[in-house]
Amino acid sequence: MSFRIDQITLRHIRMPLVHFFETSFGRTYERAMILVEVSGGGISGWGEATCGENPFYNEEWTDSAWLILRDYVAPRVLHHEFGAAGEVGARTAHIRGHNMARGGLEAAAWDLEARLLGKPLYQHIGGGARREIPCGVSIGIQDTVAQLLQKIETEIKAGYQRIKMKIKPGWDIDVIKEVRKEFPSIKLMADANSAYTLKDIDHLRRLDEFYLMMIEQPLAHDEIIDHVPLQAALQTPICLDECIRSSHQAGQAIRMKACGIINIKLGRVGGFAEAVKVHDVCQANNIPVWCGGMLEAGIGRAHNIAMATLPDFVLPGDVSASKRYWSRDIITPPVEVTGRGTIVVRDEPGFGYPIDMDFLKQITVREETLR
Ligand code: OSB
Ligand code: MG
Repeated sequence: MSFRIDQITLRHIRMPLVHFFETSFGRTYERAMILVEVSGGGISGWGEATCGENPFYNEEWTDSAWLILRDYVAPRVLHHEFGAAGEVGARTAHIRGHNMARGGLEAAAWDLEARLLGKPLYQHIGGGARREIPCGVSIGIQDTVAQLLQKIETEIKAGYQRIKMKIKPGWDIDVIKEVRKEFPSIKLMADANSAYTLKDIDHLRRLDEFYLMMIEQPLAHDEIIDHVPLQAALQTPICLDECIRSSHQAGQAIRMKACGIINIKLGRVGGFAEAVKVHDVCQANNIPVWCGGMLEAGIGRAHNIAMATLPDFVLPGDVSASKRYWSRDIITPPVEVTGRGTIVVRDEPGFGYPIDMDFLKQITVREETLR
């Protein structure tokens, strides 16, 4: 459906996490994110730029997303006649990198178009393969092994279908050994967030002993090629995260056998149109995918749920209940998880959850409307 965006409002919000989140690249206590509201035909669509507060996961961070959106993305899309939301990403594809900022607006445009059509977003992107999304949790590096074991027990009792634990040199083999001793039969995986190099190949081979579902992004954030010899040396499948930023790269990684699984993050690939393409390349090559997370607030979380209804999202993802992150989310109701470890997909138009505008106002630290 053709539409024009005649107004864009950027909001910078701050939300403290219920519990700090630590990866190999650092610890986060409070999230700061940019929400993108695009308006056209008297209706608004919403998106979230999913970058971190610092350029440590990839090159983007909250303030870079604000500037990219305000100075480069908005001028390219305001008042442009779009034949469909699928054209929005191409309009900003001349920007090098910054997929999460670009993707925040692209996702908002899909939400707008879905609402203009009166359709749920998941249907509009071609999803709907399942009514319930299988959920796992991502558990950060803790101060002690005992704390980690406690957290795993809590999440398994809540019904989550798989546990992902973050690892780094010094918090890997010995810790996983303890986890396996306590929980021999859970679905378990490890995410290194680029903390190793090929020199660690013998060390990483020791992980095979723990029959992990997969090891996520062991090598550098921008590295595909070195994962090839590593994958050949491991029985455990490698899942690529950081280094897959396009369907082209997904195809390359699959062709060279750098991985057996890919995690798709909507923002990392620049929005829904490219996410669907990554999905399609994986599906055509029998590579299962799952939905990654970036500690999203409700809007980004709801977009992830829509994406995870595409057919090849067969593995439990990192999209879990709002209450694991926030004492209060920006959507009402918050995202909830069943005792079966699933999220039930909602059928309202757009991303499906009403926004708590009063709360949003309280946590907004900066707001700008562009026309
Ligand atoms: O690598 O998947 C990752 C959080 C921030 C940055 C990178 C990652 C993560 C997570 C958490 O693992 C996923 C979530 O619970 O949202
Ligand atoms: Mg990861």
